[in-house]
Amino acid sequence: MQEALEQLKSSAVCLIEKASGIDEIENLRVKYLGKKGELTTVLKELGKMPADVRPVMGQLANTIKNQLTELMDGKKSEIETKKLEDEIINQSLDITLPGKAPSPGRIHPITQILGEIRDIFTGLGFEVVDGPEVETEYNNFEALNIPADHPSREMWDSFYFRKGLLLRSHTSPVQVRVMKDRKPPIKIIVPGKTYRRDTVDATHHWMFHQVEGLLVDEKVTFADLKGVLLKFARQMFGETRKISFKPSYFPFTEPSAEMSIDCFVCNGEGCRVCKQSGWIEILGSGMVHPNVLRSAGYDPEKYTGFAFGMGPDRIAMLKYGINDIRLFSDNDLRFLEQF
Ligand code: FA5
Repeated sequence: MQEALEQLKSSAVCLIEKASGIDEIENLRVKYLGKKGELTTVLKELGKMPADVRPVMGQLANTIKNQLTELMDGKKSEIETKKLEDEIINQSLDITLPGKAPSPGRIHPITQILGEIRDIFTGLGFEVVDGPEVETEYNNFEALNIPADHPSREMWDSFYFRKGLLLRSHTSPVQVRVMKDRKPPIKIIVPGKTYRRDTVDATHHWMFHQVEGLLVDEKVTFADLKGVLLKFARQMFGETRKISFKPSYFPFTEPSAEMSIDCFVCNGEGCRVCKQSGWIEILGSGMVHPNVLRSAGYDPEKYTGFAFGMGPDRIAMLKYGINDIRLFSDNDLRFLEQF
């Protein structure tokens, strides 16, 4: 029997080594190790053998079985590797070429500007507050001293939902929300998206960003407003910047003023960016109107405050020399990758 086993082994080893396909290996597995396989048949004969040789033969048969299994598995994976290599060669794929490295993402230019504005104001002790983009008509207008028939509503016309809701047309309604919730002192900025039914052109978009500022406390004056905004202008646009205030009108501030900085491109000489005027308008501001303080439940005799609102999209355009606001939302990588 030992001889029969050794012969079986050497013929199986020979066939396994010659095999060139996975199917061939699997057929050999059935031929030798399957239920009716040759080795299995020999093992069945064990029972008829004398008791003293049975264990020795049994052990030999098992060793051969394990050796053949190992050989078949090895040959199978060798064939699979060869097949893969052949496929790669046939596809003329050069696996030595370096891979395509994914390019790292960047922060959107508007988000960068928002970050700079936020850093400056938090450095001055302002807290960053969020507000909803879907706002009530009341907070967007009435509470800001803009009654339903007021002509200035047209400047801030927006997109309406049912039940007196709209997409906020400025970040000023967050002033109302915060004043209703808290008692002075209040010192906040509100960055966020705003919406208007403006016709889209190089400097107007129906969706843009604003950063609102509000400071309310006892004895706050216009001098405080000027001091804070001068600090902001210098940190944002350069330490030698000058600011100038021009009277303006907002229903929720009195007095109101547009603030300009001397042009940071030509230093006030006059150029394309400042349209030869030497000045660039960057925000609207003013002292919080007594009616707004009253509608929040504050006594305007005790508390005063200032507020301002700026457009980071326009600031980014000025700072980076971008001539069309639409580029920010076009998602064109050729543009975005420059920042
Ligand atoms: C306001 O929205 C006031 N809420 C700002 C304010 C707040 C004044 C607190 C006083 C006190 P205005 O409509 O001017 O103001 O808008 C502010 C800024 O938003 C503008 O200076 C401009 O930079 C930006 N902006 C306005 N409309 C658009 C638009 N369609 N596309 C892009 N930016 C715009």
